[in-house]
Formats: sequence, C-alpha cells, structure tokens
Amino acid sequence: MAYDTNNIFAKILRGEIPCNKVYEDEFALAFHDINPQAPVHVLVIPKGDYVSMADFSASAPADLMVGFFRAVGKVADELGLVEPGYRMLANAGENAHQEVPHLHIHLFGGKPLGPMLD
Ligand code: D5M
Repeated sequence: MAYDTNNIFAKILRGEIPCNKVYEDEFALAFHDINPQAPVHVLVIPKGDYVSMADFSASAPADLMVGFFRAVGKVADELGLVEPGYRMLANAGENAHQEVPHLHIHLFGGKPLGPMLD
C-alpha cells in the first residue's frame, strides 16, 4: 500500500495537529492513545513514511530501525511498565483492523491484561 501523507499520524509528526506526547527523539514519537484501552495506552511511531511493519522492516535504514525499537523500549521503561509487565502490539492491514496507515506500536499496561485474542 502506498503511504498516505495525509494520515493522522503524519499530521501529528508534522506538528499540524496536537498529541499528548510522552517521548520524542530523532527516530520516534510516542503519545497517549486518544481512545485508551488500558490505564496506560501509548502509541510509538517511527519518523518516516511507513505504513506497517512489512515496509518498515523491508526498507527502513538500519539506524532508524534500531532507533525506533530502542525508543519503544525506553518508553516502556520510562512509563514504569517493565515490571509488572505490559503488552506491545502492532496491527497491520485489514484483518487486524489497522485504522491509521502509519506504523504504530501500541503499549498497554497499568493493570493485569487479559488473554491476547479475546
Ligand atoms: O489503532 C489506531 C489507534 O490510533 C487507535 O487506538 C486510536 C488512535 N488514534 C487515532 N487518532 C489519534 C490521535 N489523533 N491521537 C492519538 N491517538 C489516536 P490501529 O492499530 O490503527 O487500529
């Protein structure tokens, strides 16, 4: 799928619409989900035009790939999610109900989470 530069996360990255930011560096931006599904629900997005993990893993430069995943780990740590644990998830495509066509990793935490696919 071609990247849509008008998707909502692209607009957030360009500063055209606001977000409730929790972390930013040269590779990634993290912000609170507008419709939280857990006491902590944060989205981490890479700074680049990637629809999903498929094109990110295939074509992102190595420094962005490393920097992005380091940022995900750092956000989880800084939010105090590592102990007692959290869930990370990335929806991709229609079957997974991906709503926003810019790669994003959801971090859920702040309570015991249920089984994965209910
Ligand atoms: O999830 C897309 C997620 O993006 C969904 O949980 C709502 C969230 N969302 C949508 N718009 C915003 C804004 N403007 N700020 C914060 N969060 C937002 P998906 O995995 O694509 O189904």
